[in-house]
Amino acid sequence: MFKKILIANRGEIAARIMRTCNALDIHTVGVFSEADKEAPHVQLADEAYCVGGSRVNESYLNIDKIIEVAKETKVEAIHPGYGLLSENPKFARRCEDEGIIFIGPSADVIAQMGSKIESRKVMKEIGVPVVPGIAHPLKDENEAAEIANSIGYPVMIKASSGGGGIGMKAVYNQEELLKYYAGNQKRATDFFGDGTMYIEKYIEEPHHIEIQILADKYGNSVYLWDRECSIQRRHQKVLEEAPSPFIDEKTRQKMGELSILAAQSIGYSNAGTIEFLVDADQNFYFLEMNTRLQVEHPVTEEITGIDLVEQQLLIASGERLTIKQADIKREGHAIEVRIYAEDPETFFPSPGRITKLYTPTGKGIRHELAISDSSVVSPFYDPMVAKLIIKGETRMKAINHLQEVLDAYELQGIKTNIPFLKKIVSHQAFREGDTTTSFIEKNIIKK
Ligand code: MV4
Repeated sequence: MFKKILIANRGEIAARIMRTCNALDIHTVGVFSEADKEAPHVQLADEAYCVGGSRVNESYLNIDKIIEVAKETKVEAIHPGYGLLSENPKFARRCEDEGIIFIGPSADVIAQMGSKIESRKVMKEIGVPVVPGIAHPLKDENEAAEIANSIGYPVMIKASSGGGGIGMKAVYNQEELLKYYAGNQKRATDFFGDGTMYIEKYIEEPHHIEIQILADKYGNSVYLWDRECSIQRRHQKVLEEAPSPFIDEKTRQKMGELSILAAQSIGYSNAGTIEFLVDADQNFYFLEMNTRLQVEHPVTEEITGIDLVEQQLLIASGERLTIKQADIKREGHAIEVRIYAEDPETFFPSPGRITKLYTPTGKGIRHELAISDSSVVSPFYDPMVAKLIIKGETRMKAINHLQEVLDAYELQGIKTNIPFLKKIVSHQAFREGDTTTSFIEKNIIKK
């Protein structure tokens, strides 16, 4: 196992990774920006270094500077967390070239899964169901219209480099397709520097369900069940749970087995997530693979008892997986809510100084915090300031407990989405597990 690693991230995830490092006696090197001098993750690190200005481009995305700190402090490995450099093949390659272990899969695999067209092609070839559509770049809107006629409307035009809903448009007829194609492609080019487009059948009101996997460097892999992540607003997840209340055991097992097949076919090693769209009839379709630890990983940890960060560290240091598929338990039900520093009505960010923080404790309650009771929430970064994870024996017990804890939670000085979370958690459709990707617009923010 490693003796010393660098954590190239901030906020709750840097703190989360450091916690496991402490438990395993791994010395931690933190990095921070000008704005983050006093941030909790800096206090928690055994040593920490400033890597540049407040903007992420100047600091947390500054590859040269982060590599320089890694070399000076003689770390064996870098954990990238999520976001930032975690799925940047250039950064992974640079680590490889500098002889520092990147805690994640190879740069080639990151690049392959980063291309939606390429990952679709691979999954299709090995027999993982993909949404009906094409796996080659579109020439222009005329080719798009031709293919749309053959698969049938509605269809979705998507950017191969896409993410977060950008460069993506559902269209219901040829007129709409021709009208929106160019603008959608331009947004993709502006945002990703890549206007490569493809097209798929549009699945209406799907569930978004993902499978957590672990894979070592020797081709061994296991799946750690599923997470239901359908409750999101504008591609920003708000609440996640494990297991999904929607899929049946047969579907769950098939999705798990195909996810392992996917990992093995591409030579994957690390924790990873395969995202699927699942329709009302439990047909599932590969959407994309995330080659990092995810924000919502705690719900999987809660139902399996497995520390995913520890597994990532073991895998990266060259250990074999010791977990056997048959030994992976699935106990109880876990729900995570993301607490954002934002106005609960307008959703505008609400940075500022926190004046009071009370996080209820007790059995079944877990907090992941990016803040303390006097932190300043900076406008420069993601507004997610905390995660609350509740585990219960059953889904209903977890929901009721979550409601109590949200009622008792106190976070003052800034606006938060806690009132919005309470609306979701108390909603009958949510309590019944009727949670497609349209849940929030249909039930919470009615226009
Ligand atoms: C889709 C889809 C329906 N049909 N693709 C959204 C994020 C991007 N990675 C892919 N997304 C979608 N792709 C087809 N063919 C619906 C969505 C989608 C969605 C997916 C997951 C979670 C939330 C979502 C919200 C709206 C649309």
